[in-house]
Amino acid sequence: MAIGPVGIACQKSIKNGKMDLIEPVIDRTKNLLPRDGEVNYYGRLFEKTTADIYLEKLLSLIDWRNDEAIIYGKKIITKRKVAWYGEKPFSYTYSNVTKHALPWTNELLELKHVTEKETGEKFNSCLLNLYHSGEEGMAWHSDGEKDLRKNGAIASLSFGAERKFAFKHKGSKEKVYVLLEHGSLLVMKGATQTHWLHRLPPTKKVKDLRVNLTFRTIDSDVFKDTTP
Ligand SMILES: O=C(O)CCC(=O)C(=O)O
Repeated sequence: MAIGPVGIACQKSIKNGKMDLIEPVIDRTKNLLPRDGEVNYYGRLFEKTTADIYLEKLLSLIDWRNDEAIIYGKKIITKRKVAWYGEKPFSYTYSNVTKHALPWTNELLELKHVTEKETGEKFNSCLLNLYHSGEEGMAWHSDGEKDLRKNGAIASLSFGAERKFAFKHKGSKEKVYVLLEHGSLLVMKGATQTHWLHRLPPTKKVKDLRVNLTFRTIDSDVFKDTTP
């Protein structure tokens, strides 16, 4: 079964006595997944001008590095850039490559604060991805790092080009899609990572860049400082 792109309810607004633009009404309490997990789309948290400013700051102030992966023993350098920040030098292993978190920047702390206020959750780390155009994406995966708090919420902030995001159930293969807008927030929680994969499909239609931040919680009890 394919569901979506997730239906966003629309409401007609009346301004100056005239029917005006159709404004989307987003129900952030609605679970986008039909079973085995919970995903909520909060829509845009920031007005366009504020989101533009954050995008500019993230592009210039984050220590972006090309992502590396070791696949079948070969080192692959991806076009997509990544960065990993946190309250301790947490290690994060992705495709057999381990990184250590850099200390928070002011912008990341501001965004973490907004995200925590909106979601009522607490986060201690953030993985960032920079996609230069729609031709860069991310393959099917679930966020099941061993140090990641089991069933902890993962909050995903998006800035820049609007991109389609997909979920696929690991058993039934059913799919759910959602459009991630500039300045928007998506939250995955509960058993989502156990039962669902997610991906950012590449597309030739999108020419502009996009930055994504996923705020996460690393279990501090499990964490051992392995900074070289
Ligand atoms: O860019 C995105 O929205 C997806 C990022 C993602 O899947 C991840 O960080 O695990």
